[in-house]
Amino acid sequence: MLEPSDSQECKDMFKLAFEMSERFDMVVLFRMTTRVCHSKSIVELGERQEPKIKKYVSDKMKFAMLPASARLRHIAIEENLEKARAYAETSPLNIVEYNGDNKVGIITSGISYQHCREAFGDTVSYLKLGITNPLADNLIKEFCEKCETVHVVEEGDGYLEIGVRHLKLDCTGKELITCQGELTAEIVKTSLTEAKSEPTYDFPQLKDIPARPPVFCAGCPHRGFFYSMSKFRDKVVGMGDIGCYGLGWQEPFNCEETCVCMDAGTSTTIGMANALKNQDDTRKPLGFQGDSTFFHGGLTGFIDAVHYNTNAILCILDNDITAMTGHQLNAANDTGLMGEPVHKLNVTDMIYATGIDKDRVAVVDPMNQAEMDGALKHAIETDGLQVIVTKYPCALLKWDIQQRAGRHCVIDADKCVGCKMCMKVACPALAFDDGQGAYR
Ligand SMILES: Cc1ncc(C[n+]2csc(CCOP(=O)(O)OP(=O)(O)O)c2C)c(N)n1
Ligand code: SF4
Ligand code: SF4
Repeated sequence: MLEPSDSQECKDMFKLAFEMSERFDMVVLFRMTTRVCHSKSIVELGERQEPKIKKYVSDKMKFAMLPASARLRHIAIEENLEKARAYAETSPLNIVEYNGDNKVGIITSGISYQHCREAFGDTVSYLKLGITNPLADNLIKEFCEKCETVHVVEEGDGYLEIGVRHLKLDCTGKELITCQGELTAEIVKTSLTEAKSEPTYDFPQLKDIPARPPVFCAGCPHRGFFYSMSKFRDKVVGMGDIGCYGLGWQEPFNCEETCVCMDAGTSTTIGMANALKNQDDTRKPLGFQGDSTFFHGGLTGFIDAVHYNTNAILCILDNDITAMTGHQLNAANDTGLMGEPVHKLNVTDMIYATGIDKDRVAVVDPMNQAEMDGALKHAIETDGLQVIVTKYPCALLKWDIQQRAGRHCVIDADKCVGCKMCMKVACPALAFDDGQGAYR
């Protein structure tokens, strides 16, 4: 497992990850946590090297994991891990920096290293682990022997700390550094320098500036869906999934009661349908997920729902793209990742391919409230599985923005009566002034 701590390391270590995978014949986990992923900095590029294409050679004992082969393969995996451990002892990815008189030493990795550096600069020693599995035991021992006090600083649970303690070495860990939230330089500094009965657990940004939760973009098609759904809130239980539509969770829509992980939306909807039935609860579970999520794994649960005619509503919010993570193309697009033309799958065709009665499927424009309300009302009032596909592109799609140029709406200030109806849709393009009414 490799852990980069900045953009340059992300780039450099990724190449090394492939090299290590080849060298030690193993899967390499590339662990990136939030702040590393969300940061940007200038990186030095190297010469691009085209790897030689290797011929596929059949090796059933390695690639077909049945009991007879898997048992033997496990032996090989452990041997390879030991080779990787020996490499970790001298790898340039594990960096030791001795500073001052070695009174304090910090063992850390990834973004936590940056927080420690910001908090303590060159006043303490560091063992920055770029390889966090297998651990370089000897390197860790040597570092601990040289430093008077050793702190392990890491986000989340005490994973490195367990590794250090396993070697019967003295260190501090989660008794000082919180396992909650993300660390900051301030939290690290306070936790290691101020005696407290409990680790510092703080969200400093919330203290100093007003919270600004994300909202649907102006013109987002999901807004139409959720505005409509919010009118039926007491008749459904909203079962969410991961995508921009997760914002339907918050006010003013308040439409999502569960969100487990990508693709769990359909299967949790099936579970909720069974639970509600057992409790004689007449509400209908309403699951929603996007086109990308539907193709990624939602389809599997969907097939089950059709198979059992689950008493639920499944909505596929098809906005033509994988919006939340940055407009990656998916199976519903006609272009591949390298810009090549590819076969485009159609959400509705896939649904019909399950053999579901067509009158159980509605395809609607979520921006058309009458249509959207009508589809939801019908789905709620009709027993058994009902499917709604909303079709409207994400408002940020470049090709769609061009088509819609000049078609945006404006408020006619002379006609505004200040009823605030337009404020109910949480659109960031609209503002309201008590003297002036709605504007923009
Ligand atoms: C297993 C897994 N892979 C990837 C992700 C990252 N991820 C979060 S949302 C999302 C895609 C959402 O796309 P879609 O369902 O089409 O919804 P949209 O954002 O377009 O509304 C992805 C890939 C994840 N959360 N889980
Ligand atoms: S990126 Fe697209 S789908 Fe996501 S909130 Fe904005 S308009 Fe909606
Ligand atoms: S407050 Fe909004 S909805 Fe009401 S009249 Fe003015 S612009 Fe229209």
